[in-house]
Amino acid sequence: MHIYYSDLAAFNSICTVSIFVEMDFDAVAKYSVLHAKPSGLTLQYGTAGFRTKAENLDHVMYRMGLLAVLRSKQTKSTIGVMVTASHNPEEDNGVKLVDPLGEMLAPSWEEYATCLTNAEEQEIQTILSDVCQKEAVSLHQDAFIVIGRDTRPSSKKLSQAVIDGVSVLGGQYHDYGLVTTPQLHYMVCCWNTQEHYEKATVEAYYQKLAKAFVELTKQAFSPGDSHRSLKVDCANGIGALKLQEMECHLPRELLIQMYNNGTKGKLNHLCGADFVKVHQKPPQGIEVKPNERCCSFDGDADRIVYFYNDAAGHFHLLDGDKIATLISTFLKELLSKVGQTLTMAVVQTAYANGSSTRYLEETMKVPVHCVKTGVKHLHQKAQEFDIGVYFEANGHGTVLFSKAAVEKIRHLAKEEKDNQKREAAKMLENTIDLINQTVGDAISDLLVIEAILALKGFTVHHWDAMYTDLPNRQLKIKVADRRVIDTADAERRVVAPPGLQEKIDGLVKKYKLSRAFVRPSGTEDVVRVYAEADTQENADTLAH
Ligand code: G16
Repeated sequence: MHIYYSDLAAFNSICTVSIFVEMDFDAVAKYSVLHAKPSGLTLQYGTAGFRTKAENLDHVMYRMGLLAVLRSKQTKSTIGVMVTASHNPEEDNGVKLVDPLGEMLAPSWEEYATCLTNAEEQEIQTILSDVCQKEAVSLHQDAFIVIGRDTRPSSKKLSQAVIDGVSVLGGQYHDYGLVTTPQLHYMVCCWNTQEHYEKATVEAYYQKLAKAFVELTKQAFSPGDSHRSLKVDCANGIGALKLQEMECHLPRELLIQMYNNGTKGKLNHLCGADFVKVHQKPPQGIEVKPNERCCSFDGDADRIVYFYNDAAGHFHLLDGDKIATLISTFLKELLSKVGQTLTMAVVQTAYANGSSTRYLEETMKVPVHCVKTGVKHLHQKAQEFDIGVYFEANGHGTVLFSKAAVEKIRHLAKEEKDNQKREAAKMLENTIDLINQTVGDAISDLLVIEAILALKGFTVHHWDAMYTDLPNRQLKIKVADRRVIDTADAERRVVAPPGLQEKIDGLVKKYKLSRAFVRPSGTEDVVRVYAEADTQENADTLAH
């Protein structure tokens, strides 16, 4: 693994040796001017970092480079910086910081990020000093930052601005270049937990996942079996590049056909997981034959949704709720074979279809928890259980296994005398290794889903038939200032502006099996509306 120093790092070492013991504010100021903030611009570290038009982000990137160095010094760990705007249109971009175990940035540091981003140039020094003081950051401590970016045309230049910020504070860095967001999260975790995770290379990531997939599906594929084919819409994003690299490590029984690989179309435009979920129709650029299993990634490959057209040509979506149900059913069956009583729960958000929650609680007898939108909230809740399955309906999710659960399962997989129990424990062990526990990962989730379907002998139709979604509709509304809306109860109720919730309640009462809520987006300048009801027509009317 090479560690690169930019020109700025060289500049620092020539200009001053004091940078390692105190901040070189002259250098910070000099480079702040080169990464100037557009006047009057105010941004907030939202659901998944900063997101806005790429042309307004240069100063944010530079400043996040600075902040990443302080966070690295404070945690004495490697910190990640990912340049991406995930599902947003190509003109947007964004940035988020990744904490030591590959998780999202701690909330108190989100506030520093917002404050630093909105500061005028002459205030930067004070803010950096304040952060150091409040968080007891030792400037003697080394800092190491790993950086990744998606395929947006603006991403390369913006990641250079991050590097400038890192270097001006004397931080060292490794630039992974083009990676999926979950790959960068995984790399951060590898750097910080070297004895538990694999080597911090993308190649080691492929090898780990492929090995677990081959082991897990051993019993499902027999020589001479026909291929299990899957069409993948890559949203014209980084997923195409990385899935192609992954593919050479996978068994030939899984035949992956990629569409929207970025050679023709625009990123996330009329394709990708968000488009398919919101519009409830197949993406452009892919021919869907009846009953063919298809899936869509989003622009940075941290989300996945499945879909198919039935024989009558009707579109069926298998979203994050269906994925959570499939995975938790599989895990519960294995746990009962192993004879272990580990706690398991599913974490959802207000967007979860009412049918999925009912099915999980009433049929599967799995406890379900509802939290605010944003994987950071789901991740945190899922950590409370031995096994926490979390998925947003939009297809963003993963499974977390507690340290104790992993130890128990690995022990049983090795030592258990009963053959059946040992085999079930081995399957659980391979599932653990196949899952990227740091964050939702479209490639890892795809392999988990394909393995489960193959092992259960399920077609996409069998999977879909586990329960029937209530008809629903999502809308995006542009308003003058989305921040006037404030919510409570995991975003299921509006508390401001006054009177809005009463109006929603009044409308909801008019329809059967209905539910609706509104919330301001944390990634786009819109208000999101969600409605479900007994018929599609009613869900649509209620949403509108
Ligand atoms: C991000 C977050 C998700 C969230 C989504 C939409 O997804 O990681 O947790 O559900 O934004 O958030 P909002 O409704 O607040 O705009 P991604 O895939 O764009 O990173």
